[in-house]
Amino acid sequence: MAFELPKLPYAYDALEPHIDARTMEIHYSKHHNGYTTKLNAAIEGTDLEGKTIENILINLDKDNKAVRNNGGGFYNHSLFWSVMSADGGGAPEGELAAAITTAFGSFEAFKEIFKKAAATQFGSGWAWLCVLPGGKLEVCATANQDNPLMPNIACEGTPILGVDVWEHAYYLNYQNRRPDYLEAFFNVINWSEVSKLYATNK
Ligand code: MN3
Repeated sequence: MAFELPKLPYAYDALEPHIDARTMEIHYSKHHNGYTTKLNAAIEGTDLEGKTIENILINLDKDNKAVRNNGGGFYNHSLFWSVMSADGGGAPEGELAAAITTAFGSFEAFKEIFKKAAATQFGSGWAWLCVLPGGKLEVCATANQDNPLMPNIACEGTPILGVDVWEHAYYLNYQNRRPDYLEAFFNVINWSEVSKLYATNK
């Protein structure tokens, strides 16, 4: 069974003014859709067909560029849409808040570390908040459509929050001002979803 583009959980304009409708429409209907189509083409007729995307990424042959780029793109964007919402922002609560304080000192300190990882990722890529077995958190960044689930990626754990820093994610509205986009991203983070992912994957 082929992978399907997941339904966007809100309207294109739901995240305005932080992320504009035109960026959302192109990002979802062109970019994410393209990764999905190309992933399906890359695995069709191979032994990867029918496996979960997590299984494919965890066991990835990194020389398989089509699966690496499009499988990463499929997974990364699916996570990205799910960790944003129109009534997002603020700060996490409960055990995720406690884990963030343990790992980074405070929520404000985490925010600065996360924004720095995303701002300093050279070229295209993603910044991540990942959970390791036992519940420990870490922040890291990866290039292109790489993902912490992939083997030997210098970024460990299961991603529970990710931000896309490809120019296609922000250029229409923010041009070269990636830090402004990252500040705005914090206004739409769906912390209740991130908390759920933390509880499921810790
Ligand atoms: Mn993207």
